[in-house]
Parts: sequence; C-alpha cells; structure tokens
Amino acid sequence: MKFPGFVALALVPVAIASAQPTDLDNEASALSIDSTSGAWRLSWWGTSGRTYFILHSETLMSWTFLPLIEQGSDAWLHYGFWLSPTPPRVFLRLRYTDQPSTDPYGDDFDGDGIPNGWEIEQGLDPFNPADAAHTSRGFTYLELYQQSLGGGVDPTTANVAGLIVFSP
Ligand SMILES: [Ca+2]
Ligand SMILES: [Ca+2]
Repeated sequence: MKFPGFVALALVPVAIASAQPTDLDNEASALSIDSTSGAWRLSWWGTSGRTYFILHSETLMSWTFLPLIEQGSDAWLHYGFWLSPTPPRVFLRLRYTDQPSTDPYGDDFDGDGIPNGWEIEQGLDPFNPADAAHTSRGFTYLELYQQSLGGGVDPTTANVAGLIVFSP
C-alpha cells in the first residue's frame, strides 16, 4: 500500500457550511472529525477553475500526494479518511493550480510526459518535471509509464529479473 497511513473514504458532499466563507486563506481548509462515523474530514472551499491535490506528511520533512484530484466549483469539498494505523501526528495541506483542465487525472500539469493521475499513484510529484527521469527497477518513470500504456509492465509489480530489456 502506497499510503499506509491512510485508508481513504470518498470525497463526499456534505450538507454543511454551504455558504461561501468570507476568509479564503488556505481555501478556508479545516480538519474535523465526523461525529457519526468517527472519520477524519478535510474540508475546503473549492474555487471554480482550480484543481486541487492533497499532500500529507508525518514529519513535515517530506510530503506525499494522496491519490485524489478534485476540481473546484465554488462549493465546499470534503475528503473523508480513516487513519490506520493511527500515526503519532499527521499534517495535510492543499496544493492547487489554476491551469485549465477538463481531465485532471489525464492531464500533465508539469509537462514531463506523465499524466497527473499516474504520477500520484506512483508517489511522484505532478508539479515536478524532473521526477520523470528518476529511476525505479532499472527504468525511468517515464519509461515505466510508457511501458504501462502497452500493458507490458505494471510498475507496481514489476520485477527486473522478469523483464526483457532490448538493446539497439
Ligand atoms: Ca506530469
Ligand atoms: Ca512529475
């Protein structure tokens, strides 16, 4: 599991706080606990035209994208999740872009040849084009993504010993 600290629920609309907040610092984001389910809930005002990512950290030293991309529509967004196992502490922050997008998972915001959705699945940064050249199991992530399109390699299960490498 790539995000052992998180057992994600769904992004669910909740009929609370329906009015637009007057203070939009940090998109008016707030963390709360759902009194019914006991799940954590990150809420923020999703501004129309913006695409949102969520990063989490347990140390504030390194941050990882959660497997979620949401687009604002001038309404509240809520992301519910369980923490399992419960870490001593967890930090969350939003990252957003105003880049136009009709397919936020399929678009490639940093232009590195890898779509946003595949990047966050693999623990890459959809705002850092340099990580496409980083290597895993003897391949760059760009190569692994391109191979995944052909169905040849699933980078989540790839084993170098089981790959055939062609040399020109
Ligand atoms: Ca990319
Ligand atoms: Ca990238």
